[in-house]
Amino acid sequence: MTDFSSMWAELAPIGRAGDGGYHRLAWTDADRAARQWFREQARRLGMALDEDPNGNQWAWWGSPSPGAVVTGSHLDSVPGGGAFDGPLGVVSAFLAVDRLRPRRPVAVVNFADEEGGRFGVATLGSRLLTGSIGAGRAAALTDAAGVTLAEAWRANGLDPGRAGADPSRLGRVGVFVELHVEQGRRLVDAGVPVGVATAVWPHGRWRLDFTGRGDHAGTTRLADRSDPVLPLAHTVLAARQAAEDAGAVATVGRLAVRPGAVNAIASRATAWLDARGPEEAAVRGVVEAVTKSAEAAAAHHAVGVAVAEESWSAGATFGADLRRRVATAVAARLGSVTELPTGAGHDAAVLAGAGVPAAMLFVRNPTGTSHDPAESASVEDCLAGVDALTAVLEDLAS
Ligand code: HGY
Ligand code: MN
Ligand code: MN
Repeated sequence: MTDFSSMWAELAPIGRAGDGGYHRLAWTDADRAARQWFREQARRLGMALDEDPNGNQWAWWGSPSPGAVVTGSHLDSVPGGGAFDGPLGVVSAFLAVDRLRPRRPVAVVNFADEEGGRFGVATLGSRLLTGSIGAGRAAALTDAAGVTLAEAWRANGLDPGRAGADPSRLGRVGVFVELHVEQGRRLVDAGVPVGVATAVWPHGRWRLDFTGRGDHAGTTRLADRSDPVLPLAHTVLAARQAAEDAGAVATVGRLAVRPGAVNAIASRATAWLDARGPEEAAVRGVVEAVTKSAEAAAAHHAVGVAVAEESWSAGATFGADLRRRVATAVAARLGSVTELPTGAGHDAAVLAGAGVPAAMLFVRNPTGTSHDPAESASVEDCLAGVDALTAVLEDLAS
């Protein structure tokens, strides 16, 4: 039987930079290496590999059939991400199946491009599978260098013409259980190693393009400037205030300024807004307030502004019956369990949104930090997570 530490030790170096941050952006060399690792695990465990036209990888124990139990997560990362976000769910899934060797078919899935770190739309593999994003829109997405997703797919042997909703594969998913490192401190504060998700918050991403007039930093009078960085700066602060007012969260973690010369006034400045909250209305309210601030500030500085929604995730409330069944199985195995919502997006929420019974397990993260190299989980808690997932799969696949 494969043990956690050796499987983890094989995956851990893939895409890790010197500072410990992970750079497994979709369809890059690091992602390709992680996908090759997935194939090797499937082969090692005698599982049949199926790679679908949307780039999702499925390892089947038993023959693919409708209504099967499916578990897994993703292997791609945000730029500079942590080690556990995604991979912990995939490794735990392989180990749980290896322990169980169930009589009924069970699949382990690696959903492609969950983070949207390169092409900007989150949970792309599961959205394409469920049809919640059209293949045409996805294929036309571009990365910072202007490479389209269609080009990246082709470079990885995928035919963009075959991407899109896949009802027959989706029909194989009778129930989906995703294990994930917690991205927060609730389990630490509760003093338990494993939790069960109640809900994923609605969240989205918006692009704000401010267009001004490039000019010389030294010879242009202040009164003559149309500097797009000024309304951008105002808008970043307005986003924070709007989130506080709405009981939501808003983040601007990515900026782009053109031409980006120290001694030139920018001609264009772009900010990407990530806004989330317990209710969709709160999130929409934040975006409305931010848009108003951006438009007013842009007008004040004689700058143009365009606000575009790039990605919207409706979030999900996980079904109470399945949640209770999962929590019972976990408590029976570990002696304790707690339930918690999350502000992080997950493929499980996309499947739940498509009507597939779905559940999530979280593993305690002592730092509570994620999307950063400081993300962590002890081996002991990871093993508790594998135990919990094994118990849940045993119950569901029995
Ligand atoms: O952005 C998220 O919440 C997830 O990590 N994709
Ligand atoms: Mn993530
Ligand atoms: Mn994740």
